[in-house]
Order: sequence, then structure tokens, then C-alpha cells
Amino acid sequence: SNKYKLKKKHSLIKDLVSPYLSSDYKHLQKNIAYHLEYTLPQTTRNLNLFGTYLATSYTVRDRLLQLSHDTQKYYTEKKVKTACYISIEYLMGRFLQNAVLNLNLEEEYGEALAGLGYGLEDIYDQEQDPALGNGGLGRLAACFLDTLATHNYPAWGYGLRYNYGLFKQSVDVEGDQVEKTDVWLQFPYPFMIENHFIRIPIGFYGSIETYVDQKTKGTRFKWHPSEYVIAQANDILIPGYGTDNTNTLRLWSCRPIQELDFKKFSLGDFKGASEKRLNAENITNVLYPNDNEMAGKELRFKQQYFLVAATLQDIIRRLKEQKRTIYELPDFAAVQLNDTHPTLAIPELLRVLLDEEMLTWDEAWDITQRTFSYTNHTILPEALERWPVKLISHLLPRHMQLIEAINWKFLENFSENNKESGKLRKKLSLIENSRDTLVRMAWLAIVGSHKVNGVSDIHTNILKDKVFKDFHKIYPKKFINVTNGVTPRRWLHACNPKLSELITATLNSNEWIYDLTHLSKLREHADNEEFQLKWAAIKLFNKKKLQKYVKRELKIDIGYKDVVYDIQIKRIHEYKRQLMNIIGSISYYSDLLKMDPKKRKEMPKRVSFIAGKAAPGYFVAKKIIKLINCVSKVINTDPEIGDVFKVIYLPNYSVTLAELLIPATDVSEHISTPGTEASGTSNMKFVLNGGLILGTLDGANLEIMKNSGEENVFAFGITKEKVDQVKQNNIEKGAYNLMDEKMKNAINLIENGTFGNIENYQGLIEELKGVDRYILGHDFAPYMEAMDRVMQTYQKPQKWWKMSILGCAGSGWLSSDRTIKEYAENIWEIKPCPLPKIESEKQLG
Ligand code: B1N
Repeated sequence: SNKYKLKKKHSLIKDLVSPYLSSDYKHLQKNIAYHLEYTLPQTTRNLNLFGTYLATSYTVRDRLLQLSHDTQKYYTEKKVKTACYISIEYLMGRFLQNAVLNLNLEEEYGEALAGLGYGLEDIYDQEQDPALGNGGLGRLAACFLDTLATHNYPAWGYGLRYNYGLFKQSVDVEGDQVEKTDVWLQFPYPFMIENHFIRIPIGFYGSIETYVDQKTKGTRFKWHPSEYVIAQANDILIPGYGTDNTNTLRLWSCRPIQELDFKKFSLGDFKGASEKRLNAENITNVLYPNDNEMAGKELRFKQQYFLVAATLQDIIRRLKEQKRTIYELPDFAAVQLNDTHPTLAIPELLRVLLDEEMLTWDEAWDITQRTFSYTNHTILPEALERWPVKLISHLLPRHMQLIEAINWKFLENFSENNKESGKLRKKLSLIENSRDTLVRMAWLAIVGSHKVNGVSDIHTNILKDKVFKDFHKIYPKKFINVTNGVTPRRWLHACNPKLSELITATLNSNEWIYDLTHLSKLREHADNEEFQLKWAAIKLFNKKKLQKYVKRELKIDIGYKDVVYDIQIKRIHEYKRQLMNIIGSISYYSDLLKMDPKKRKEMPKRVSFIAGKAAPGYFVAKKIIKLINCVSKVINTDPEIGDVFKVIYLPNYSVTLAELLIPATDVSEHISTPGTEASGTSNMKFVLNGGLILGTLDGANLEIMKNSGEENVFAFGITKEKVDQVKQNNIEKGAYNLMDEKMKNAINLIENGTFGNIENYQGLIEELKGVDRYILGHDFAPYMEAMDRVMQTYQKPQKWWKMSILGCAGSGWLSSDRTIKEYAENIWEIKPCPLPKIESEKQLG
């Protein structure tokens, strides 16, 4: 039969390729040589680092392709339900090391490359970070993908392949941030595979046709877009750690329907001839560089629709390939909306179900709600998306009509005619009538989903009690918490190999790498002096690596022995209060200057690192960077200070830089105004690497305190409940009048020109003296007191290292493995589907 022939063909092909993929080091070497000779425009005779990195990557990619084919085939056979994570950002970081570790081929590759005269580390270092994300939201998506593959969950990631990722940052002589385009695709990126078989047309603009359905005599609608572009699939394969399951991250890039307009070309209009192509390519050209802020640009809106329209067509195509009906969609795919950026998926699916599949409204709405769920990542008002009705009607007329229909049907439930009900309807309406008429995307996401989640306990409570209060009353069961997590593969095993080894040796097993709860067994070693010494020696080793980096890149000499490495690394934002940090440094500097020189020399030493990018249009954030750099220059060149205190701003913060910084940190700062940081995820990475936290009662800090023990965190400041009162006082009495004396003194130093022209900082200072929305003035004294506690504790090594070990021992629950299990069980209803081992062992030789 046909089926038999096909099976025979498959096994023939498998027999042909499997010897190619054997993975002893000699074989890997042959594979690398093959790609050097035949894939690259290079030869084995003119070997260089970069070419060898590319060739090595192609050999890894070959193996991933094989595993991915097996995985997809197996999932299809098993008819599993799949999670589809839609995110407009993925902050993946480098790929090669991750893949080699997850495939468990580090030794083999090390040997293979050594034979060619290269070190594995140097080869890893050739890779550029694909920076297709801004910060925590995009990095969370990347951690989730690692966990999904590692724990054998059938899952897809969907996103955009931007031509230009987040800008590269440098600092000029004035201390200002300079942005340069990130041309990450100028060289081949072997881990992204253009899938020429998947090209999907996407419409925009146009008009709506109304007609009568002959069968039902009901009114039907059809959208006739006036412009089309093509969504081209680019696949990144995601290997799991210690498993053969290999999932796919599918990134869409935008192509024109027609590459060149020959009519215009022949008439000599060369520019016009490429216009359509350039316009189409524009859609996935660049990642919007805003974090926690809405960029209300038409092009961003187009990106959002492009992403969800392509993704839904892809999911429905796979459903139908499996000969399943559209009614089975909610049992076939669970679609997670990563914040509101992909919310247009809701009206888009509704449109497909109504206008193309010809379902009834009730059927279509039921399928939609059962398919989607939505994660909220921020409560900052400036980040909550609201798009003008006018813009939506113009770009997507049918979708606007559907949003109005959803709204109308939803509000019908509250249609009693009294004043109270009228007020409620206004608050619940998906469409806001302010100066402009706007669609509230979060409202749409809530109504169209079966589950809505926040990303930490405190954050979810704020959603329930404040931001989504009225919806929570209506749908109490819809709202749940799923606290964020991070992958221990990248954020401990890969970035801190020495600590990974020590933990494995101490626990006598490496199971912790995929079941992080095993770390709790470190508790019994927390007081053990020998263990503490080993633990501390690894921190010192990692600090030395960072010290070398600072010397090489910034030409600044810092110490590392008996020096506290204090670090704040995250996007620059007022609510994250880097400004409080740097004013703290000014204040400390001024205290040091006032000291008796002999006493000053004996002070415990500290280096304060800050890194993070500012959105190019975020004026205030850029001024904060400038202030940090100017303060740093003054302090670091002051001979009175010497090595007692240094302030280092590290440019171009990235995933790769984080992998160097986090293992080298003694204490990290997470000092947002209570109630503003939804979760934070770097705090988790520091604890995992034995770094202590200096933090406010905000986001995941609170849960870290609960799990690692309050006594193992340097916490300070008020609870979120008290913030409003402080703000009110600031407004009534003027923040300056309530400001701490030491902070006044530090501000005075800025104002008298110690750190350059004060005009630069006028805006920053006016805000602090006036309203001080993020209550720096109120929190300054407890902040300084907490830093003092840090420095005092560091002088007692036994206490310090005990805290460090206990923090790590309590961090088992911080794994994204725990987070994803909660999503899988409570929201997606998907189950692991591991590939059988035997088959794949054969295949790997
Ligand atoms: O998402 C992270 C959290 O750990 C952080 O606390 C939170 O700030 C971050 C608009 C965002 N929330 N919102 C964004 C990013 C880009 C954009 O255009 C908003 N990022 C977060 C993971 O849950």
C-alpha cells in the first residue's frame, strides 16, 4: 500500500542520514570540515575563528533538525494538545553553548575543536546575541521555551524576526547614551532556518462586504483587504536539556507579494519599482525599543496584527493537516497571549471562525474564549495599551466591527437602566471615550480569554483589587497567579560552571539541573566551613573574570578581593529607581570625603555597578544614565577615594553580559517603588548564583524572602499599601520639605556643579523636589541604612556565606520549570510527551 511505501521511504532516508549524525568527536570534526568546505565560502585551508564558529553551528543545527523532525512526527502521531506562546519579543541570548550543553555534547565538541586548534569557549564567543527583545518580558519567553523543551511539553513559540534587534549602546565622552543599529543579520545566523514552504498572505485595509447567507438567511460579512504582504516563517529549533524533544520558535518576517514592480521599472521609475517591497519589509524591520511603555505608532500596530494573523493561520493549517475540524481547535492548541501585544488574535480568530468557517457567533465566541489566555506583565498606566478606534477602523475595518460586537454583547449583561449600572458599563466598556476614542486592549484580552494571570503574588493581587477590579468581581475564577521563573540551565549550569560542578558534587547528582527543588539539600551545608570556603572561592573566581573584563573594556582598575560587588542591572526606568542608587553613591562619596583619611582607608571596599539601556525617546532615563556616568568619572578619578569606592557604568547590557555579571555579584539591587515592578526575574538569577538581594517589598522580592528566609535578604522600605499616603503627603507638603537631610545634601552637590553642568539635571531634580512620584526622598534613609547593613555583614564571612548558601538552597521554586508546570496544569491543560529514548539513541549513533 501507499502507506507502506511511505514508511519504507522514511526508514531508507533515516538510514542514509543517521551515520552522518553520529557524534563521536572524529565524526564531529568531519562534519565541521564538511560545512567549512561546502556550506561556507571558505575552505579548511584558511580556517579562522568566525568561520569555524559558523561551521560548528551548522553541525549543531543538523542534529537539531533531525531531532525536530522526529519530535514533530511523534507529536502528530500522539495527537497531543500543544501550547502556542505568542510574544512580540524573545530575548534569547546566544544559542551555540546552550544547544551544545542541552545536547550533552560539550566534551565531544571540545575535543573536536581542540583538534582543529580552537577552544570551545572562543568559538562560543564568536556568536552575536540576537536581541529580539527589550528586557524581562522577552527574556521570560526565552526561559519558558527552554523549560517547555526540557520537560517534553509539545509547544511552539511564535514571534517576529526583526531585521534590527534592540540597539547597541555606547557612552560618549559627555556620558550620554549613544544608540547604534544592531545589524545582527549581516552575517548568517545558522540557528535560524528560513522555511520556504511556509509563506502566508496577510491582508490590511480594504472594505467589508455584507451578504445574506442562502442557507440560514442570516447576514454574513467578508473582509476584502486592499493590500497584502507575505509572512515568511523562520524557525529556531529549541533543544531540551537531556531529552531529544526539540520544539520550534517560529519567527515571521514580512515579504512583499511582489518583489519588483516591472511596469514601473521599465518606465524608469526605479525607486517606485521597489516601493512595495520596502514598505512590506518595513513591518518587521525593527523592534520597538520601549520597555514598560506603549509606543502608539501605526507601524507597531501593523506588527502586532501581522504576528497574530500569520500565527493563527499556521495553527489552523496544522490542525487541518491532521484532519481535525475547526471545532477541535481548543483541544488542539492553547494560545497564550504574552501581554496585550498579541490581543488582536482574539478578533482575528473570531473573524476566521465567522467569516471563513461560517460558524455561528455563539460557537465562534466559545471556541475563542477556550483557546486564549492572557498574561499581564505591568500595571504602569503608560504601558497599558489603548489603540485609537480610528486607526483600527482604517487598518482592519472588520476587526473594529468585531470588537464593537464583542463589547456590545458583553455590556448587554449589565444593561439595567439605573445610574449605578450606567457607571459600571462605562468602566467595563472595551471602548473608552476620552479625548480620543480608544480600544482598551487589556479589557479585550480579559473578555476573550478563559484565564488571566499576573506574574507574582503581589502583582496578581493588585490586578484583582485595583487594575481589573470590576472584571474580577464578574469572573472571580478567571484570575490566577503564576509567579515567574528562570531556567537553571542558562542561569546557573551554563553561566556558572564552577558552581554547577560544586552543587553536583555536593548533592552527588546533577538532577537539580532539571528539578531545581533538589537545591534544598544544600541547607545542611550552609554552616560547614569547608563548604563555605569552596563556595566563596567560586564567587571570587567569577569576580576576577569580571574585574578583567572591566580592565579590558573600560580601562578601569578595580579590586576584587575583599571588595563587595554591588550590582543593579535592568532597563533604566524611573520606577526602578536607578536615580536613588546613584544619589546614594553621591551621598556615600561625600561621607567618605568628610572622613579622616586614615579611617577612610580602612573602610570596607565596594564597587557599585550599573548597567541597562534607556529607550531612545525616554528623555528622563537618558539623563539618569548621564548622571551615573558623570558621577562615576568624578568618584573614580578622585585620589582621596582610591579603591575604597568605585562606580562603574557598563555599556550595552545584554543577555551575554548578564551571564558574566550575575555569577560575579555579591549583592544586587531591586529597589523599585513598592507596587510597581510586576515581578522582576533577574532577582531570581542572582539568588540562584549565591548573590544576596538588597530590595524593596515589591514583585518577586517578597516571595524570595518567604522562600529563602527574610533573614537572608536585605529588605527595606514600606509596604505597597503605604505608598499612596506618602505620595499624597508629597503632593500636599512638597517632597523637598519631607526629604531626608543626606539626600538634600547629595542633591546640593549635583546643583553646585560637582558633576558637570547642572542644566542637564534640572528636570530630574525638579521632579524630586516637587512631587517625587516614586518616593525616593521617603525611601532614601532606609535604603542607605540597608546598604550599611550589607557592608557590615560582608565583614563577617561566615554569616555572609551562610546567607548566600541558604538563599540558593531556597531557590528551587524559582525555576521556570515550576512556572511552566503551573501554566500547563492550570491554564493550558497540556501534558508532557517525551520521545521514546531507544529510537533516538540509535539515531545519534
Ligand atoms: O515583565 C517581566 C517582569 O518580571 C517585570 O517586572 C516587568 O516589568 C516586565 C511593553 C513591557 N512588563 N511589561 C513589559 C515590555 C515591552 C513593552 O513594549 C511592556 N515588560 C514587563 C516578566 O513578567
